Amino acid sequence: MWMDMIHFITLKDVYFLNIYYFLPYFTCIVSNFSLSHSAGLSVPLFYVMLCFTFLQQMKLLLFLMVMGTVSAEIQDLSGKVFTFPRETDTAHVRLNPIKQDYNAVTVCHRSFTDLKRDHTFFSLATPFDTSAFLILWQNQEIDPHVKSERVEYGGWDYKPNMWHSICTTWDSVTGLVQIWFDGLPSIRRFIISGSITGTVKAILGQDQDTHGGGFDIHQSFVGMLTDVHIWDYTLSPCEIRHYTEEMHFTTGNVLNWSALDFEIIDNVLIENRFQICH
Ligand SMILES: [Ca+2]
Repeated sequence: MWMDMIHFITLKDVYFLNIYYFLPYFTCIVSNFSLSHSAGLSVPLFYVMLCFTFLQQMKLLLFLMVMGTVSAEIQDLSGKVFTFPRETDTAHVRLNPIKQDYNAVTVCHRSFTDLKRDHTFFSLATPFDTSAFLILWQNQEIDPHVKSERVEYGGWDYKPNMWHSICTTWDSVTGLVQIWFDGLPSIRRFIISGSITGTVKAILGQDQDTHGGGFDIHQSFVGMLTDVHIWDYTLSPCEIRHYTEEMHFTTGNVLNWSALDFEIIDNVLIENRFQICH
């Protein structure tokens, strides 16, 4: 966790700290030097040391503020779920993937619901394409969308009140999409080729009809979602099996449930996945 936090202290933050440190430092020295000079004092060194000590404290405070901000955004959600307790057109989780352009995508998640109607698991939109990568249950099928193209996969044993693992893979060169439902593969079908480009907004629990919004209550998710990972490559069948069976697997390199960068908007709760009876 500590290493993750340090990792997210970027060059920009270092630059920010130094600018905000040196500018007041020199202002403090110059103003005190002028004051001491006009007062006929010959010991400006005292003021220089005062400025230095004071601003060292300021620098430490700023550094802790940056660290505090970062640690609030990144959480290890191992053993936790997002609970979507109500049908709304507002409640969702905004994910912050670490990259923008994709030549391939794999998204895996586990869900638990009793909804019979359409519902959205994952929605990734760019300013040009609100269905850049979308996974939803629609008309009793699992429908992956890539760059507004859609493939319908039916015939699954999608029982209510059970956990189900769904992984979706897509490659921009072949244009092939495939889903894995509870470890069972669909056929591989052509959907669309060419990369996903532009600023992405990734959301759990709602379908974006605009970039970051435009939600439809009748496509909202109600229930629990967990173990969301995103990779910028297609996972092998073995890796998907390891994910599905909750064995050791390589966590998402774009978005990782055990170090998740996210924000909750409206009524979504973080709860323990396993309710233990004592
Ligand atoms: Ca919609």
